[in-house]
Amino acid sequence: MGPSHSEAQRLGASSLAHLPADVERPGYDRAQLRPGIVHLGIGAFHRAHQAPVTDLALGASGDLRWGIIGVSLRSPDTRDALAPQDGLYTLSLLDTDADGASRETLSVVGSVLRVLVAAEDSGAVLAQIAHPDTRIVSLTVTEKGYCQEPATGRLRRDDPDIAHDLADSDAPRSAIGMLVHGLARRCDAGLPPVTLLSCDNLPSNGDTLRGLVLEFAGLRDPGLAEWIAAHCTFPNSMVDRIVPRTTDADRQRIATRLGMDDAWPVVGEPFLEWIIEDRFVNGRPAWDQPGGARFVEHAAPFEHLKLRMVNGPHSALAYLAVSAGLDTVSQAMADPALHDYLDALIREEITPTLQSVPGVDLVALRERLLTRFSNAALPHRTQQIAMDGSQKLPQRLLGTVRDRMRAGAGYQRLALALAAWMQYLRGYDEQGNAYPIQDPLAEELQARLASAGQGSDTDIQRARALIGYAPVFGDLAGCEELSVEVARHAMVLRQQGVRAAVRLF
Ligand code: CS2
Repeated sequence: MGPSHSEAQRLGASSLAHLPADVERPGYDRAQLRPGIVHLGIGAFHRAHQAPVTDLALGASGDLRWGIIGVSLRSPDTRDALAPQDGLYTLSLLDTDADGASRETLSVVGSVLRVLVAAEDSGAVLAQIAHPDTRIVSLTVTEKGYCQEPATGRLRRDDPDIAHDLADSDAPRSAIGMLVHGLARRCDAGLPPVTLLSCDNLPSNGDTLRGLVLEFAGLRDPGLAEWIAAHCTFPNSMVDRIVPRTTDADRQRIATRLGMDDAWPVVGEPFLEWIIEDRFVNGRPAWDQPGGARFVEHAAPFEHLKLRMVNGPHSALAYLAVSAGLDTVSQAMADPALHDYLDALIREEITPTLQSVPGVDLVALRERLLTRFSNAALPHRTQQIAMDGSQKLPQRLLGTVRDRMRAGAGYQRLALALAAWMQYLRGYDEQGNAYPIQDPLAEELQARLASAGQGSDTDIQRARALIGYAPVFGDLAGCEELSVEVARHAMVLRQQGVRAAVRLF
């Protein structure tokens, strides 16, 4: 926040009435709001997706039992910013109009009551999970937050946080440990079960969460695992909204529009989808409002489609763009060669692997996606998407590669995306600018690549070293055909650069 705002009013319960008329605000009496949801991982995505949909539900239904207690696993920043604001923050939705001018719609979200910081007081988090009013525990902890082996979905018992939490039940550090120890308290106290709702971009995220929770619980106490398996539900859900990290420029622009400071706004695209299996064991908010969620019997087909059609191309574009020195997704989409590559990747290699989902038009989905990625009003950093590739690529790209291979069909654009990931893992772009690699498996991956050497004839060795890594590649590990195809593209990337590589098709 700049000094010009230091005297300004701050967003909070008592300043809500002073907001400009075009800023939407909670349509219910917040003083009556009671906590019903504990949410682990109260980052920007949750605050731009599930929390505003909860806000809609509260306003439309008048059922005020569904306030959110947010949990930050590590950093106190969100709590420190939101506590003086009574949990209130602004959601800014950004897109461009027909003339290419930016449009911004602001609303103040009121569904978050309080934020707890697990690293400071995990006891408070456990107590909240075990509170009689808690009916849902939801999560957005990102792929790596599940501490699973990406290729198999098995719990990584060697993960230091998991190992710690298996030994110590009073101060868990991992999301899985926190859930299980919180559920143990509920079980011991004879309280009703809760619904555990994963909202992360994982395939069958509810089933995945269930598997991990039961595995962890079984290692602690088989009786607890039985109680959880018999009583708690884990609906699968598909979540979709592009939510870049908030910047200081966002904070300043939003403060100007609000006429007051908001230390912790979020920005996103207007588009939102949330598809959830309606299996709630202890009630749920009326999330199915216009512009909100949709309840279905099986969410897996929607998740599958979304991971392959939205996140797959996102990652492919991000790795190419980082190497090309392009900072944002919309900048990359403005490059005709990259745009055409992405379009063809979806059309020729991804779409043919997808089964039709009732009510979903794949052509319209692709066109909408290209428009969403081209949204220049919403700078989305390619580096943000590039992080944690080891956790993302199995469900985003490798399943599609497998299906193409099985069908005897080409997968050269997918192979280029993998080659771009391999190139990204060098840690510097085509102009030689270095960047940090954020990935929980970065050390292992880089050690493998380093052992293959750096010389001009080592593309195939590097590809073999990368693709030989079973925790990511699973049954594709060591596949010589894939290594050769990836090496072929890696050579073009290295020798001629990204733009030449995407023009090859
Ligand atoms: C992105 C996603 O950061 C990433 O890896 O691909 O966060 C993406 O923006 C969302 O899943 C869109 O719903």
